[in-house]
Amino acid sequence: MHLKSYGERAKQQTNPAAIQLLQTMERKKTNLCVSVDTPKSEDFLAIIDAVGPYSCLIKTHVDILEDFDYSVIERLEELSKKHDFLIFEDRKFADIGNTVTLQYAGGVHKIAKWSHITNAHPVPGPSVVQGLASVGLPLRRGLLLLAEMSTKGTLANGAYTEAAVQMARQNRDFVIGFIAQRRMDGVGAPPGVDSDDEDFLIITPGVGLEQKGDKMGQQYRTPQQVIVESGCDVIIVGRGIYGDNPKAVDLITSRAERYMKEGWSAYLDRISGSS
Ligand code: UP6
Repeated sequence: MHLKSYGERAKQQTNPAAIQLLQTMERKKTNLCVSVDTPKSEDFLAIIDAVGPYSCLIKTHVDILEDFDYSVIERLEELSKKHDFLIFEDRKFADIGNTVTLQYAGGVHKIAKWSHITNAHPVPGPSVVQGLASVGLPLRRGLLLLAEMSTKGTLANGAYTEAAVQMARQNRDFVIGFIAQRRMDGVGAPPGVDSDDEDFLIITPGVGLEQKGDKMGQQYRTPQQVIVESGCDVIIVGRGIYGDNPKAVDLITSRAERYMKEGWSAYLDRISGSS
């Protein structure tokens, strides 16, 4: 599956958010998702305006915004249209079905209303997917399950990862793929499942060109390692792009362009089978 182009894979997907993401990647020639974790709405929106042209997906944690009000979302949606990217609220839902339903649809953030893609920890079992799907499917949304994490000492491995993939297989209309560090097609598959027929999107955090990690357990790999060696589809880059100065817009723009180029050339190497 990893040798096929994003455009070809878009034709085989059934979930509207997965189709839209793959088509956007093919059209804009980018597999870059920028993660914008800044506390001020003004910086948040300025960074998104700067990196939008280079991104297929913008990843948010809206609960980080200290001055949040719903107008930020309206401006985010305008930027999504202006620059042609999808929105991924990295909410990491992890509660019982009834609670996640309320958290996803309502509260201050109303995530389901505007976020094309969101994610969940598989730890509660299938009910977390069932709850989120009851809200997200009618709105044509997609869900990623956290099958692995980028942090040192993560507990998301082995049988847990396999169970996450199994949970995704049982909810293929809504679960479009994983937050993971490698391809998951065929992982822990019961007899009869052909890994060539599976096509989960693999969206991968922990990407950086300059650093190997941070002081709090984050671990970074390069776009080449992530896309070519591990067969992942989208690179998530946060501080590698906005660094420690959210106001340095020119620098942020040039870093986004650099990551876009690195990610795309790694993808071209991969589909041409040259690496
Ligand atoms: N993230 C990870 N690792 C995971 C899952 N999610 O880093 O396994 C998220 C973080 C952060 C972003 O919540 O928003 O990806 C990574 O940011 P960074 O590039 O600045 O380290």
